[in-house]
Amino acid sequence: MTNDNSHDQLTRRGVLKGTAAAAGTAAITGTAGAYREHLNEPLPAVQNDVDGRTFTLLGIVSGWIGVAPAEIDGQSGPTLRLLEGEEHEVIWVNGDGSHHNFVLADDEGDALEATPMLDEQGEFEELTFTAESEMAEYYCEPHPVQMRGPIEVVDPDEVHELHVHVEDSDGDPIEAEVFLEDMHSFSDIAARPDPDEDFEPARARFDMLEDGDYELEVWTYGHERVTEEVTIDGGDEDVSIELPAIETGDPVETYSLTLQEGEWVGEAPDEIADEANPTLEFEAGETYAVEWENGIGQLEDEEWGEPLPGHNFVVASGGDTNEWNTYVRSEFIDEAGENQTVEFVAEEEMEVYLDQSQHDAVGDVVVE
Ligand SMILES: [Cu+2]
Repeated sequence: MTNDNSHDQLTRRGVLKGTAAAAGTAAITGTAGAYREHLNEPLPAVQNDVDGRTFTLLGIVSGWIGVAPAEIDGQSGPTLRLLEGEEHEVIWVNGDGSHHNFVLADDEGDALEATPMLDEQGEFEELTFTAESEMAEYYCEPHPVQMRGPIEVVDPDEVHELHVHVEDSDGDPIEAEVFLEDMHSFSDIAARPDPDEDFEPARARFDMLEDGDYELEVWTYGHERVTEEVTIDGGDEDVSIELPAIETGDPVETYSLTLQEGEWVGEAPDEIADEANPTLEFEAGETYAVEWENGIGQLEDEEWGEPLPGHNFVVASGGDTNEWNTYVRSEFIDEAGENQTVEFVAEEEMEVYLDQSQHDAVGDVVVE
């Protein structure tokens, strides 16, 4: 990362996709989970209530946002892949109190199924239907340009599902990013409306259209990266991955920063004092601490006019969206003057640090 422009590219593409696993805590502008901040009630998301699939979508004027299953979490106008002849369910929530409905249409845009209109924020509708080959897209009648997405209908015999369950060493499901060759999904427990209810454990799901051996890579902040080969051979596969936690040592250095609007400001040590977005230098394998103060409180989302969920400290790599990784991702803090200390082990792949709610508050990381 050598210039501000590439930072911008990286963080927009990267944060948008790569932090979707941090559901419930991200900025609405693209990051998954943020929509939950705008809802007073739990999302009525359930998965696989029907033979086919259950999709949950959030409807806002600027577009449909995928909620569940995990592979559409946070995506704008996600492709809904349906299994021909099977019963499916779409649950959609009115996210902004505007006038919306959900319409399934053929490739001429003619409605095949539609729900009633909803006007109240937080209200939801369910549509149960049998997937037919003529289904080609979905949209909202009052907002057909922005609120529109494609439908792909596949032969159920030709698609095998790979389910990846991710657990910590205690056997508890955890949020992780799950990479399968060039596909990317999340074992997103936060996509659950209520984790206490008796739903299936969280899992990432992939549609496998061809048999073969695939490299699976699973990881999340604070845990070891685990790779495993998965073979798809004419049927569905279930895989469980245990991600051991990385133990941090005593920090060899503590960096102090204050987060301001659009920038991090260095406080300590002296060589970064008063510097905007100072470069942080680490040695691979050593533990570092970053203590930072939220200098601005919560910002307001321009589109929604509502408070964003505060700010956090993220360390990330570069690369293409699907290869983009988050190495550190702290909890969000909302209040001006609030402090947070984040400890982590430096890794060679770390390239930038940033605030997930401000795509311009980005600095370089140099790891030796
Ligand atoms: Cu609409």
